[in-house]
Amino acid sequence: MNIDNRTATLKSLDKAHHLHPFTDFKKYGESGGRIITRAEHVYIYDSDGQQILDGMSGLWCCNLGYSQEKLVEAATEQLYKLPYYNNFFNCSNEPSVEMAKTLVSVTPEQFNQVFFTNSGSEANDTNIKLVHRYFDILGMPAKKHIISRKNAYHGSTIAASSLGGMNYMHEQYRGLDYVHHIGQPYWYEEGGDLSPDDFGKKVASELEQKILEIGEDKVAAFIAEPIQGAGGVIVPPATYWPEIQRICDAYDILLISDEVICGFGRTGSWFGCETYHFQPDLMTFAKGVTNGYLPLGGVMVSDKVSTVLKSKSGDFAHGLTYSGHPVACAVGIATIEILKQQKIIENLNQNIANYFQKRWNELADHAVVGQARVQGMVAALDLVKDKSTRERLAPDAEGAVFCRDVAVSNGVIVRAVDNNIISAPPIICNEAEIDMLIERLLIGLDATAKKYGV
Ligand code: PXG
Repeated sequence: MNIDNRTATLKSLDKAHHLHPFTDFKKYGESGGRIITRAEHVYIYDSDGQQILDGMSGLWCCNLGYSQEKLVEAATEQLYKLPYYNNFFNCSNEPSVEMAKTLVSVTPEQFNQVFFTNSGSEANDTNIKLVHRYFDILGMPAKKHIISRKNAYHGSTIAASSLGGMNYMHEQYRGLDYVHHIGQPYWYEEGGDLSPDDFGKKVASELEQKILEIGEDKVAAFIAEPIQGAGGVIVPPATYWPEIQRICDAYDILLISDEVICGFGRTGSWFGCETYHFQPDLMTFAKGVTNGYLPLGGVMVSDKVSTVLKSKSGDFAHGLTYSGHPVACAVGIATIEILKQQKIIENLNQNIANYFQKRWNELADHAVVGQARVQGMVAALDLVKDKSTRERLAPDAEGAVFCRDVAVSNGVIVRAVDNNIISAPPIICNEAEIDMLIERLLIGLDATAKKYGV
């Protein structure tokens, strides 16, 4: 079968049999999609042979790109040695123990324990059970409520999407009634005439108001991403996190940092909580922990929480068949080894992140860009028709979708989220690749300006 026929067959089978995540089934069943056939370094290739620079690191996970031989070797060796065994019933295995130790060595000092899952969603479900058990053991069983934020993304299981703050997700299922949402620190969209610093304090104070409204004795935890990723790369004002930390401490509320996107270098430090100088009690990770090569996630548990959890006998009634899967853990160890040995994160800010920030910030001069936001290797552009009034290009965020489509057809993957164009390129990009990302994105921005007469 020649390549054209093979592609046509795959596309038609895909439409016929495959229900895709976060996809309009009806539309996809009619139009179909693009078949990605291979990847190399920071490029993906589709079945038409188009090379595309991956400005999203897969789905925010292939931070080291697609050609990490050491990860393939680690998985292969482990598949021969012990492809699977579980961590239930008093058993353990070498890669999960080594991975636990490795994670402890790179996470903030309060973290000395890990609970493994396969994904970020499962890890956030785990967080809820950990938090509930923690306060039960402490004799505060009423502390069950969890506060999150509008427009947050914490995964798509029922519990994780309840924690999330995306309205359109909530419309399709019945969420947990003990989860509440406060505002997000999105200054450009919602800050009005306030300075970023005043706005940061104002939205953080919503946490205090919500705690007082629900009752201090009923609120167990606050969960947030250091930078909201899927919500449009919402970079908080400098005043935001210190105020959140103060409130959590004042009311005995556990602070959960969801580092599924921000972890492992994305924001310029190992973890987003280090970039913003706050001390979480629990920390969710996934994605970049294995460079996206195999599914692995989990929760880092602080000494404060684990001491309580270990103080009482009786099973923690929670676990997954693949919690601490030996092959995923072997790949996780190898991923962290590459990050450590090559000092990729330690050097990021002086090197490629510095260049990426400089090039990205230049885009602020473009006629359709209202605000350019960038931190480490994650960035957004807020698109507007009028910079002075922040008026958007068109209803329903159609302008960003148009811009993304032009950029993608010109060879760079970026994402459209509401009125934003976002990017999170591999942290191992070189300057020429960042230049290519910017050039290709500029084609999209120019076409957008032309289409909307800006
Ligand atoms: N927390 C955060 C902060 C995430 O970004 C999850 C939890 C859930 O992880 P799993 O492994 O269960 O998917 C995520 C996942 C998007 C997009 O459109 C983002 C994610 C997943 C799917 C789509 O940007 N992030």
